[in-house]
Amino acid sequence: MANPVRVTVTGAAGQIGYALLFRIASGEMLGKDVAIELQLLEIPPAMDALRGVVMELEDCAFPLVKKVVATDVVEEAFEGSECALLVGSRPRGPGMERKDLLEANGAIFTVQGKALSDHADRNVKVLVVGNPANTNCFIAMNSAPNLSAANFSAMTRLDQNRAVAQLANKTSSAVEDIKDLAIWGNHSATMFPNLYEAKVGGKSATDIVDQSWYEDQFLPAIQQRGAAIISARGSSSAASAANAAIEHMHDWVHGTDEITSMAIPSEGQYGITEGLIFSYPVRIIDNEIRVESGISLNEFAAGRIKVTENELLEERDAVAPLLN
Ligand code: NAX
Repeated sequence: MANPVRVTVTGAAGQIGYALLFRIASGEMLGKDVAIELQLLEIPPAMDALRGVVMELEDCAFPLVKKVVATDVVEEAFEGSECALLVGSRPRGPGMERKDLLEANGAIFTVQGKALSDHADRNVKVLVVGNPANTNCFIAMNSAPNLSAANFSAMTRLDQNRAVAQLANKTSSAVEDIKDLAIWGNHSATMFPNLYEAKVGGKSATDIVDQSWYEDQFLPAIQQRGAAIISARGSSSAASAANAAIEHMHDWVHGTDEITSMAIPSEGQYGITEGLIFSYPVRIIDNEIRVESGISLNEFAAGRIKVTENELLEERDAVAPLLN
């Protein structure tokens, strides 16, 4: 067996962390034959809870887990890291002003970006899950001068999975019959799931469902799914978010020639402002994330994509002072 892969998870004592760590440890993310070392980061008030999670990991006696480090020291958590899942963040709470939210996350992701830059493996794959995910990723990337933009991504796979499930349901098909359904833009209520490219059993999705269902039911359902889960469950989605994070990393590491959604630093594809962390349809070929080219966007799609780009531009401008 090769050297263990160092995997960092931040916010490891949180609810997504609890749904994520045991699946990573059992080999579902990197492979059933890949040994790992887990480097778990928390903030001091959560260290007791994290110790409990580490005890449970130990009690699973996972053969692939060679070492577990639980720490509140950022540099230690990112030392030699090859896969970094940035889950811990400061989500918006009731009554919290936008400025406070951005400042709180600026403080977290500038520090983590710098620590990644100074301590992680040069080929580290960074996945930001903590919200606002795209802009937190933007902050980390811009705080990491020793890493390349290609090291960074944010998660829209959960949104894609939600869209696939809803379309399969509507068309009475199996989820595996839904292809090429990707999310464009921000992981927020402005995201755009593009049904015009999607296929259901090889047929164009928009030949099967009508435009009014798309606009009036499907789009709001996907965009508001996170809120619907909070109101039903009393807390935000955790197992499905962890599942999406595993799939995102799995595909990045192992490659996929199927279209999937990843928010990555834009190089200007489809006219999107360069440097924004923007979700595109991608394939991962030869260890490289490639944005699907040649997609024609009709007026409706282009309009929705502009809205989500504009939101990301506003977020970028709002965090700019934190990056100086
Ligand atoms: P929890 O509040 O259960 O856990 C977050 C954990 O992060 C806590 O244990 C906290 O102590 C820790 N933390 C906070 N600041 C930290 C820091 N500076 N360093 C290390 N750890 C830190 O939230 P959970 O439900 O696990 O959600 C985590 C994040 O994922 C939230 O920001 C949430 O909004 C976001 N989500 C993102 C999704 C996506 O699709 N991109 C979907 C699910 C989820 O809503």
